[in-house]
Amino acid sequence: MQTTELKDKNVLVLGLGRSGMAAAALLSRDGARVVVRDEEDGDALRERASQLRQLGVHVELGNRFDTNARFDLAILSPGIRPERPIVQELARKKTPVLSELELAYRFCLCPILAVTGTNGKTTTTELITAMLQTCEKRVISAGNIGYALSDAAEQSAGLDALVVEVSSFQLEKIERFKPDIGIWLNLTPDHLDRHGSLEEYARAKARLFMNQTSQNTAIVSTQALAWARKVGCQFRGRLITISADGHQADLWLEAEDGQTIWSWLPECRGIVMRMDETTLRGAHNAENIMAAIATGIAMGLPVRGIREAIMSYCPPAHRCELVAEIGGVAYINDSKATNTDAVQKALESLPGHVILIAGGRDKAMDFSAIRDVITRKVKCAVLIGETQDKLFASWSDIVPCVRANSMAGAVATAADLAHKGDTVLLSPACASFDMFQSYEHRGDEFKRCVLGLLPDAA
Ligand code: UMA
Repeated sequence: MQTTELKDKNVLVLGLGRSGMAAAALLSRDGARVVVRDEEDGDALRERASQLRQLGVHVELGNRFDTNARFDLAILSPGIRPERPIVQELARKKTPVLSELELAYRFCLCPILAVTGTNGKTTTTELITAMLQTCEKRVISAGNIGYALSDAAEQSAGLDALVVEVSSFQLEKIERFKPDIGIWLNLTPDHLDRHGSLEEYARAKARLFMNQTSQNTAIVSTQALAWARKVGCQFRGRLITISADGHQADLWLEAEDGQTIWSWLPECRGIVMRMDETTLRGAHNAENIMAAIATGIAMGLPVRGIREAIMSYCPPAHRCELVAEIGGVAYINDSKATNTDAVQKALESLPGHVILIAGGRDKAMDFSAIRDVITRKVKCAVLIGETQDKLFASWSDIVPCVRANSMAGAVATAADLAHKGDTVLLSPACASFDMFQSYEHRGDEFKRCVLGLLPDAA
């Protein structure tokens, strides 16, 4: 950034989570006068507040805000909805509001590779990062993946690229954010409680490309491309299409064998690799792999290096992660699945019958959208969290549904119901915040309960 831009300016940061903490520290090191507001109060927030106060940041917790204060700029954490009164008050005072992503971007001094989509963002971000590292590039991943871009931005001068997982929330308030390579994997129903409709959600995602020029690259699945066209998205740079569903794309998966990835790109014509050369499974992962291949090609990496890097990649925790096999029953942690599409993909990729543990905080999901795959694959559903009643109403006429009021109870119930050859799958279709701090916390709790079933666990 023109880092002097904010020197001595009064900047308000809304939210004291990972984004707000990182943004406040970045701003204060840059010489801005920073105030942070968070509507909650509690020990963890007070601890963060005291760290920031040591940097000279003023922190206001629990709605005890000085409403007379005026600011030159406000930075919004992604989890805060623009219609919240604390944001509306800024609009009334005509205070410019930017997302934390936008702020951090202005401090970034290396190329940005940005990945968005409803599902597969984290896997693709990690896959691209691992691929570039194997090809001896200095890269780190940041953004929605859990490491705020404001934390990563200051390291960017020494990097070849930052691989940034980007959510629709972060894109809502960008102005100049311009990824050198922008990737849009897919769009299926999610976050409708925030965006209102699938079309508005698509509009937020399409903002990824709004500042791109002829120098940049867009990598877009044919499914996302249809949404991009629908919401009037323009691609001004190179457009590379990917598809696990037909040949009408630059990179595509052979439908007949579901294994072979082909490319029509001039840099690499013909078969690039087979799915069974990788540790990843399923058509959705084929698109994640194609996005990584396309990124490598757009960056001029050798195809051999790209192939080797993808073949040596292992998927991360909480995404269809095998926890244990106990008495012939596989226990799989897919806590990252916070929408119905992700649950569908997990179910489709599993053999045999499934005891599904689902439920959590609602995101205005229509759970009946996956009734077909529930009917085909699920033997029994164990329902947890705030959405128990809604899930029961959506599925109980097609599959037996039982309720549990803790993860330990859900795992014990699922273990009782499972027989040899079955799979117990945690794939909640919901956010975790009703019972847990995060999806990682939920997945760790599932793993702890499953490992407690092992005969020598007592
Ligand atoms: N808060 C308010 N008022 C509100 C809402 C929240 O004051 O109306 C306060 C909360 O009390 C809390 C803080 O804001 O202290 C939390 O801010 P936040 O929800 O933006 O969370 P962060 O910790 O900053 O994490 C965010 C992303 N969270 C969300 O978008 C909800 C993280 O993505 C991201 O990893 C992190 O920034 C770093 O970039 C998580 C996520 O769930 C994984 N993302 C969604 C998803 O992937 O589906 C989009």
